[in-house]
Amino acid sequence: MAKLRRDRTERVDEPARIGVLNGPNLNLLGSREPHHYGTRTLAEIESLLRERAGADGVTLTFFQSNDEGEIVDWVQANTGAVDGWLVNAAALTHTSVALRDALDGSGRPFVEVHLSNVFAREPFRHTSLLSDLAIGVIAGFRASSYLFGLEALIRHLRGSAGAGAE
Ligand code: CA2
Repeated sequence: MAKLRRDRTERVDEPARIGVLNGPNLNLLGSREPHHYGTRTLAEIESLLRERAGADGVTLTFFQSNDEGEIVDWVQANTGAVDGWLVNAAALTHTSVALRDALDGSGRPFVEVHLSNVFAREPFRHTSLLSDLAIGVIAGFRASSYLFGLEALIRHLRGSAGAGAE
């Protein structure tokens, strides 16, 4: 029997649908700060993710905004159309109760990713308002953080991950 998609703990038997959320300033990737964020543009990261997802029959919906309200609106509008989220909330990671509430309210599992190793940077980046809700957090592997996060989320949704799958 097909399983419900609504509960954070439910597994998805059908092809998974994942929303990829990118927060403020990530549209500038590839142009500056390569020591933190690598050299790939967001479009290149999207391409890498689509290639990986397509190989596994997973559909991606990709979104970036510099506006907190738009991001919350996008989560609300897409909750019914996704099974889970891959989230790089950028600076909103450290500040946004609104995004935390939106992701929590969606009832969908999510993986938090960061290009840089936030724990090796300024203390204000060590705090995330999302991590305790996430099924896991990946940071520091530049564009590969997204790929590792996608892999982990797909495994979780298919019920074959490690700790995240129980
Ligand atoms: O490491 C990450 O992925 C971050 O989420 C990136 C955020 C930062 O606020 C988080 O602490 C960690 C910043 C994204 C800004 O991206 C830029 C890219 C190029 C040029 C300037 C900013």
